[in-house]
Amino acid sequence: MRNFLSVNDVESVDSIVKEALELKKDRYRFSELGRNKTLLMIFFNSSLRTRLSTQKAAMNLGMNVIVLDVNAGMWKLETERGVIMDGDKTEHLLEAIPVMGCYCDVIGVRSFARFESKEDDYNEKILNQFVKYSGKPVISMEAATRHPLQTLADLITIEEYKDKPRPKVVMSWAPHPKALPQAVPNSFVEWMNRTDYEFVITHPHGYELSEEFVGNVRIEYDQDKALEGADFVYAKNWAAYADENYGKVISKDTSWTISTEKMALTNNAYFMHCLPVRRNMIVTDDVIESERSIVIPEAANREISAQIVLKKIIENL
Ligand code: AN0
Ligand code: CP
Repeated sequence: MRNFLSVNDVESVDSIVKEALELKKDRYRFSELGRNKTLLMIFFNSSLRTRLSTQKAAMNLGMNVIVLDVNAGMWKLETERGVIMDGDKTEHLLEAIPVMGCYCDVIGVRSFARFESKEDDYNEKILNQFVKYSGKPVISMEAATRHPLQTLADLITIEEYKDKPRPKVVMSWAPHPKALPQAVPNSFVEWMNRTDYEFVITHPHGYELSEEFVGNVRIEYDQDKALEGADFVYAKNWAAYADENYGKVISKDTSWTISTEKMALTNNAYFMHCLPVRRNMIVTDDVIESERSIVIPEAANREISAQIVLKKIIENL
């Protein structure tokens, strides 16, 4: 594997999930593989899980790790080419990226959608510059349009918990006070389209995701109907994608919050969320604390998804 930016960097979703489950049985088996190899993790945005799990995964493989928060202790970066840099930005991304590439063997990048330009976000303007100018393999640690390490962990988790070959998985929009990217839902949909699970998306009108990701997936605007018979409920908020409302919160309808009553419509479904989650907006205390909530094992699998990806990248160096 050269880069890990989307599902397209994976030869077979089924195989990588199986390999990940195998790795989980003995995560220290390849502790020599990453010797003298350095992972540099660049954060343009905050993180708890990605930061810790990816570093842990790299350490399991014997790698060295450097973490850099772009917003803490680093020169202010200009990202637009052609700008006369007479303001507060000291360094250009076009120098910073190749410099970063000098000090590592693999680069992880977290760079969310900025919601300033739909075109820039959906062209992955920041992430693609790392691919182009760092000279090193790049791992997306959630970029503007996708969060593949999260989705791989989600699939590992579903494989561990499912009790039938073809579970019904429902991805439901849920309310949130702030505008959140579409990266997590886009990725989830993109990977689900490569499985043979029964998959349904439910969201209010106006929250349609990009057709590029959704393809032929069933969209059900009636959340109650979508939840009927679900084996897994995957909750997530995202801001509107449509041109006229791009990056906007157009509903905070709390009748979409995943509650005990909503879960009662399902086939005793497991509750999933990538975290961080706003309680009593996305999901009630009762549901997230219930026996069917698997958000913590889901987060734990982030270590495994990052490790299988790093392993494949190191093996290809
Ligand atoms: C981010 C998002 O929704 O994309 C990160 C999730 C992993 N969430 C927030 O910013 C709250
Ligand atoms: N799920 C996830 O990526 O969490 P963080 O934003 O805390 O890394």
